[in-house]
Amino acid sequence: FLPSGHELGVVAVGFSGGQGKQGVDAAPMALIEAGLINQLRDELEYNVHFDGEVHAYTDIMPRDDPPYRNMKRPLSVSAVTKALSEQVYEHASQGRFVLTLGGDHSIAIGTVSGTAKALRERLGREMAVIWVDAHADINTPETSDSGNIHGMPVAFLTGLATESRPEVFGWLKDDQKISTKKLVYIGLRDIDRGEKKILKDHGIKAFSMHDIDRHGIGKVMDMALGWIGTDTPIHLSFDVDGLDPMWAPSTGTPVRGGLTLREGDFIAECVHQTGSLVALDLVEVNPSLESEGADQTIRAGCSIVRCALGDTLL
Ligand code: Z70
Ligand code: MN
Ligand code: MN
Ligand code: MN
Repeated sequence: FLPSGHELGVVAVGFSGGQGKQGVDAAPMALIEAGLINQLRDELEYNVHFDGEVHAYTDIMPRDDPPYRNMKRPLSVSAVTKALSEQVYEHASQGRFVLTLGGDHSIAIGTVSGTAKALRERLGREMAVIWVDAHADINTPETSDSGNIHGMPVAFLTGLATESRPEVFGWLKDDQKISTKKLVYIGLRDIDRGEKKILKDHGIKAFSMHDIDRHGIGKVMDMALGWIGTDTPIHLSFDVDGLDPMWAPSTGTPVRGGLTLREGDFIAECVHQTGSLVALDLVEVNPSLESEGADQTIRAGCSIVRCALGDTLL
C-alpha cells in the first residue's frame, strides 16, 4: 500500500492564521531556499511534483473574520485548511508521498484530512497519525484558553470537536477523520488542563518527555510503532517545537526540555523504516523569531524531512 516508488508531492503553505505571530508563513520559502526540495530530488532521487508556489490562499481569505465559539480567525483557518485538504488529497490519491511545509500547525486539519480520505479510498484502511510536538494541540474551542486554532487541530481531526457550519470546519466529514486509537504523541511537555482530561478520558497513546527520559527514544519508538501495528499507513505531523529550543529556537512557542536534534531525526528515521509512512508535515518554523537561531532551526527542519524520506547515516 506504499506510495508508489519515489513519487513525492510537495505543498508549501504560507499560513499563520492559526496563531498570533507573523513570520511562520515565511518558513516554506526559507526551507526551499536552504535547498530542501533540490536535495530530495537530487540526493534522495524523488520524482518531485511541486507547483513551485508558496500558497497563501489570500483569494479565499475573508476580509472580516471575528471570533466564533472562542476560535480566532475561524473562517480563514477553515477556508485555508479546506483548500489544502483538497491539494493533499489530490497528491495522495495518485499514490504520492505528501510533504507539506507549513505554516502553523492548524494546517494539519487540511493535511491529515486529505491523506485520511485518500488512504481510505485507495486501501480501505484507517490511517494512523504520529504527532511530534511539545503540545498536544487537542483543545476543543471550549477548553482552549488562547482561542488559537493551532492548539485545536487534533480535536477537529478526531471528531472530539465538531461544528456543523460548513464555513467553520463543518466541511470535515467522517471519511476525513482519524480514530483517537490511531493517534500517538511523542515529545509532549506543555499540556493544558483540559487537554490532559481529554487524553485520559479517551485513552490516547502519548509519550511525554518523561517517557523518553525513562525508556530512551529507541524503546519509545518501538512502543509507539507497536501501538500502531504493521500494515497501517502513517501520517507524521512534526511540530518543530518538539525539538528543544537549543536546536530549534525560532518557533512561536518554544518549551525547554525537549527532544535533541538526534532524537528528532531518529523518530523520523524509525517512521521511514516502517515502510508505512505516507505523509509528513513540518510546521511552526518561524524564521523571524530568535533570528540568530533561524538558520539552525531551518537546518533542523530540513534534516527531519530528509530522515523521514529515507536519508540514512550510513
Ligand atoms: C496551547 C493552546 C500550541 C503550538 C502552541 C498551545 C498550543 N495549548 N501549539 N504552539 N505549536 O493555545 O492551545
Ligand atoms: Mn503543534
Ligand atoms: Mn507545538
Ligand atoms: Mn528507505
